[in-house]
Amino acid sequence: MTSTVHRTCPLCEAVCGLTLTLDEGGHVTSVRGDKEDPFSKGFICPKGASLGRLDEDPDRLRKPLIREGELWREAGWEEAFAAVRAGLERVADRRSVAIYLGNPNAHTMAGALYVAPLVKALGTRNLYSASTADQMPKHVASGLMFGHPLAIPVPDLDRTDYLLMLGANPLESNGSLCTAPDFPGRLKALRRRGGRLVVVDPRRTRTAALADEHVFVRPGTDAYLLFGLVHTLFEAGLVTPSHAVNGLGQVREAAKHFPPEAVSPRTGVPAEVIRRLAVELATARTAAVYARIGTCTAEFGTLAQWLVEVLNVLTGNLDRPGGAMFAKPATEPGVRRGRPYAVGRWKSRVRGLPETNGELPVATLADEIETPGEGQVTFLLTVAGNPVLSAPHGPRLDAAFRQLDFMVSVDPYLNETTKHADVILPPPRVLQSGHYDFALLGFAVRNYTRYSPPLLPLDGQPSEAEILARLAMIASGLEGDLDAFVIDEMLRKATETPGSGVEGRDVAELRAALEGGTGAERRLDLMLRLGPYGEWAGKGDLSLRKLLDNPHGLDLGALEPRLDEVLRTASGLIELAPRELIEDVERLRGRLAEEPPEIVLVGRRHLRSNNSWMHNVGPLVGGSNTCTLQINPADVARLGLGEHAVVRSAKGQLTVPLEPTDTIMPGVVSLPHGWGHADSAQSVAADHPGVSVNALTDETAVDVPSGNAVFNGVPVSISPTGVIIAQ
Ligand SMILES: Nc1nc2c(c(=O)[nH]1)N[C@H]1C(S)=C(S)[C@@H](COP(=O)(O)OP(=O)(O)OC[C@H]3O[C@@H](n4cnc5c(=O)[nH]c(N)nc54)[C@H](O)[C@@H]3O)O[C@H]1N2
Ligand SMILES: Nc1nc2c(c(=O)[nH]1)N[C@H]1C(S)=C(S)[C@@H](COP(=O)(O)OP(=O)(O)OC[C@H]3O[C@@H](n4cnc5c(=O)[nH]c(N)nc54)[C@H](O)[C@@H]3O)O[C@H]1N2
Ligand code: SF4
Ligand SMILES: [Mo]
Repeated sequence: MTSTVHRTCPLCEAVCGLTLTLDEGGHVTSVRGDKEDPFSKGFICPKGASLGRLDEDPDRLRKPLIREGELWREAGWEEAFAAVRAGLERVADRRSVAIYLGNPNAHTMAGALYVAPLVKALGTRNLYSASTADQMPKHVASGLMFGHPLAIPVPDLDRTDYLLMLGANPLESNGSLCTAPDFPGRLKALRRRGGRLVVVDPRRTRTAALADEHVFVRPGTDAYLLFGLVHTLFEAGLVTPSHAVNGLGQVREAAKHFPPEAVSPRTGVPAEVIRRLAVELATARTAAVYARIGTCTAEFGTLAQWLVEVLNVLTGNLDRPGGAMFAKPATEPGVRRGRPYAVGRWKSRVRGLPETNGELPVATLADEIETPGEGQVTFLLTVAGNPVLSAPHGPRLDAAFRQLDFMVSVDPYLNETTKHADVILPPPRVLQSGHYDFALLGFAVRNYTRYSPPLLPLDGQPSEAEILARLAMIASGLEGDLDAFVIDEMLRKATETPGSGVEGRDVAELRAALEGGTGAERRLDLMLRLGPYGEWAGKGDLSLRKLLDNPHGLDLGALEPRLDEVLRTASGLIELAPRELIEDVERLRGRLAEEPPEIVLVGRRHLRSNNSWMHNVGPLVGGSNTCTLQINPADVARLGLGEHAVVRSAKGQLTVPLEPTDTIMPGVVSLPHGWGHADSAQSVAADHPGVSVNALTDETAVDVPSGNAVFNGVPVSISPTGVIIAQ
C-alpha cells in the first residue's frame, strides 16, 4: 500500500508545497509539486524533487555520536545528554560558552521555537549565527529606519510595474527575504503584463538574462550606485515620499556627495544609465527596489540596504500595492513591545565589534576562541551550522575549534564543522518532523499559511525540538516542561494586555483549549489563535485545527498597506537618516577616493546546491563540476592562464579549475561557497570535493554598522599554475 501525503519543502525560502508518495516502509517513491497549494501551485525545483534521497541519505546520522580520541562511537540518547551535561559542568564561567546557529534554523520549528529559550538558558552573550554572514545589514537598516529588525519590506512581485533587483539571482536561489514560490514564473508574469525588470549584477546571471535590462556593476559598489539614484531624484525634483519621515534634509545633504558622474567610474555604471534608472523608478506607475546577498555581504552592506528603502520611500512606493510592502504572517505576535531598536548595546571582547540583534559577528568567533583572558570561549554549541565552510576565513575556525575544551553539535551530518564536536546530536528525518515556516512567512509576497505535521513516527529518538528543549533544561538546571512554561507565559501576558482579544480570560481555560500532539504543535496553535487571523485575538478563525483540515495551505490574501502597525520607532515616523548610518557615509566617501583593486572575487549559487550541505545527494552533484572559477576570457588571455589557476588573497590561496565566460565582468571572478569536502566522511560529497572559497575571504573585513562578513569584492590576484610568485 502506498500513501500520498502533502508537505512544505523545508529546503529553501520558497516554501513550495510538495506531494509525496510513500511505500509501506515509509520510503519516498516520488515527489511532485503540490498543485493544490494556493501559493506554489505545483512548482518544484530539483532540490525539492530530491527530498526523498536527502531524507534517506545513508550517511545521515541516526544515533548520537560521542568522540573517543580521534574515533567516534554511537551512543544512546541518555548517555549523549549526560556527556553534554558533564562538559557544561566543567565550564566555570558561562561567558566562556558560545553558540553558533546555522541557516537551517530559519527553516525548522525547533529553530523558531526552542533556540531563544536555549540561548537564554546558556546565559552567555557569545551568540553567533549565519545572520552575520548573510542578512544582518537588512536587520540593522530596518531596525534603525522602521524600529524593528524584522520590518523588512518585500517587493510586491505580483503587482509591481517595475522591479529594480540588485545582487540577487532568484532563478538559481529561488529567492531570499522575499518568499515567492516559482519566483521565475512570477518574474516572467511581471514582464508579460508590461512591467519592466532591471537586474544589477557583476555577472549576467540567468535572472539577468530574463530581464529587460542587465546592468553590470563593480562588486561592492552598490551603495555608490544607489546614492547616485537618490542624488538624481533630488536633482530632478522627483522626490515624492508617501509617508511622514524624519531626516529628509540629511539624506539630501548626504546624497550631494554622490552625483552620477562621481560614482560612475567606481561602479562601472555609466552616469546616463544611473540618471535614466532613477527617472524610470520614480515615474513608473508602481515600482520596487529589491536587493539581496550580493549587496548584503559587502563592505557597505548596511548602507546599501538603507538606500534601497530610502529609494522605496522617496519614490512613494513603500507600503503601497505594487511597491515594497510588509507581509502579515499568521503567527505575528499581536503586540510588539520593548525598547526602541538599538545596536552596540555590548561589544565583543577581543575586537570590540558591536552587538546587533543580540548577536556578535561570526567574523570574530575565532578571535574569541583563540585569545586568552576572562571570557575566552572554551565551550561551543553549534546548531545546524557549518561555519568551517560558510564563515569568512573558515580554515582559521577549523584550527580554533581544535582548541576548544568541549564542543556539541546538533546536526544530521558528520562534516567539516561537526567533526570537531565531542558529542553530535542528530535531528530525526525531515519526514519525522513537523514543519511550519515561522520566519519565512514574514517575508512572503502573499499572505499565506500552511502546517505540515510529521508524516512518520519518531521510533524512540527525540525530535529536534525535544533535543533543543533538553539542552535548554541541562543549561538552566531546571526541571519540567519548557513548552508548558512558555505557553503559560504567553497566555498570562495576552490575558493581561488590554484589547488583546483574550483580556481578562482564564489562563487555565485557554490552555486547556489548545490542540496538538506535541509541545511544538500546541505552541503553534497558541500563536495562530493569538495572531492577526486567529480565532482568539485576530480577525479570523485560524487555529492548528483549521490548518490540519487544510493540508494544502491557505491563502490569506494579497499584501495590504500596514506601515502603521509595523512602525516601532520612538518618533512614530520613518527615520530616513539614522545617526549610525549617516556616520558610516563618511567611510563610504573615504573609499571613493581610493584606487580599487584590480581583480575582485564574488560568490554565486547554483540551483542544485544549497550552501555547504547538499553535496551528498548523487542527482544534485552529478554532471559537470560547478565549483569553478568564472572568469572573463579577456582576463584569461591577459594573465596567460590555462585550465587551472592559482587564486591568492590576503588570507590564503587555492588552485581552481577555470570557467571562462563573458557573462562575468572583466576584473571580477566568481567561486560558489560551501565546497571543500576533500576529507569529508560523506561518501558522495568526498567524490565531488571542490574547494572552499572561504579559505580566501577575510574575517578582519566587516561591514561596520552590522559586523556582517564581506564575501563580495574580496581583492585577489590570479596567476597560472606552476608559477612561483616572489613575495
Ligand atoms: N563566501 C561565501 N560564504 C558564504 C555565503 C556566500 O554567499 N559566500 N553565504 C552565506 C550565507 S547566505 C549563509 S546562510 C551561510 C550558511 O552558513 P551555515 O548555516 O553555517 O552553513 P550551511 O552550509 O547552511 O550548513 C547547514 C548545516 O545544517 C545542517 N542541517 C541541515 N538540516 C538540518 C536540520 O534540520 N537540523 C539541524 N540541526 N541541522 C541541519 C547541515 O548538515 C549543515 O551542517 O553561509 C554564508 N557563507
Ligand atoms: N540553489 C540554491 N538556493 C539557495 C541557496 C543555495 O546555496 N543554493 N542558498 C540560500 C541562501 S542561505 C540564501 S541567503 C539565498 C541567497 O539568494 P540570492 O541573494 O538570490 O543569492 P545568489 O544566487 O548568490 O545571488 C547573488 C548575486 O549577487 C551577485 N553579486 C555578487 N557581488 C555583487 C555586488 O557587489 N553587487 C551586486 N549588485 N551583485 C553582486 C552575484 O553575482 C549573484 O548573482 O539563497 C538561498 N537559496
Ligand atoms: S524552490 Fe525551494 S522550497 Fe521549492 S522545491 Fe525547490 S528547494 Fe524546495
Ligand atoms: Mo543565507
